[in-house]
Amino acid sequence: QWTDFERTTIQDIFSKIDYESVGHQALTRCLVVYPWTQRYFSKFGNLYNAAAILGNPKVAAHGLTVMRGLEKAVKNMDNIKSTYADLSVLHSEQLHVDPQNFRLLADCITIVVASVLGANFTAEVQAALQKFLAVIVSALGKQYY
Ligand code: ZNH
Repeated sequence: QWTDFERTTIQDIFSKIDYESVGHQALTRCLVVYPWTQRYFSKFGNLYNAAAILGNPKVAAHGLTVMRGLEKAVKNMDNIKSTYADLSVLHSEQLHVDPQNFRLLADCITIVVASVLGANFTAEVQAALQKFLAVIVSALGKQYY
């Protein structure tokens, strides 16, 4: 299902970006721009405003966790659904995250990656990343009925 270009591009992106920074920025954006996503992170403490979210070390740590989750998919590009089976069950049955939110975070990740890659974020690269993240979103939503 992946072309050589898509495969190489995804591996290349994830080898270049700083997980900590991209994860932190993307999750921060998601929590600021789509404030209803904050409800899942009540145990993270103060998410009172954008500055509080940005300065919250638990948000930073969780951004990194999400990026490490994505790295698993990069390493298993041909079996993303099975790789994410447990993660999908966790998000649906325990965390009760509305799966619509996966798309929102994926879009925030795209925006941050675009800003990091700059001129290297061509239309073809955008399309490859978009496709990869769409597969992630679908795999995470797989265990929802
Ligand atoms: Zn999530 C968790 C991934 C999205 C919410 N996550 C998690 C983890 C991971 C992830 C890896 C860890 C797990 C364990 O521990 O085992 N996510 C992910 C991804 C994505 C996501 C990859 C996409 C892209 N999430 C999401 C969203 C939300 C969430 C959108 C909401 C809104 N998660 C969550 C929570 C949790 C998680 C709440 C838990 C946290 C803690 O507890 O700390």
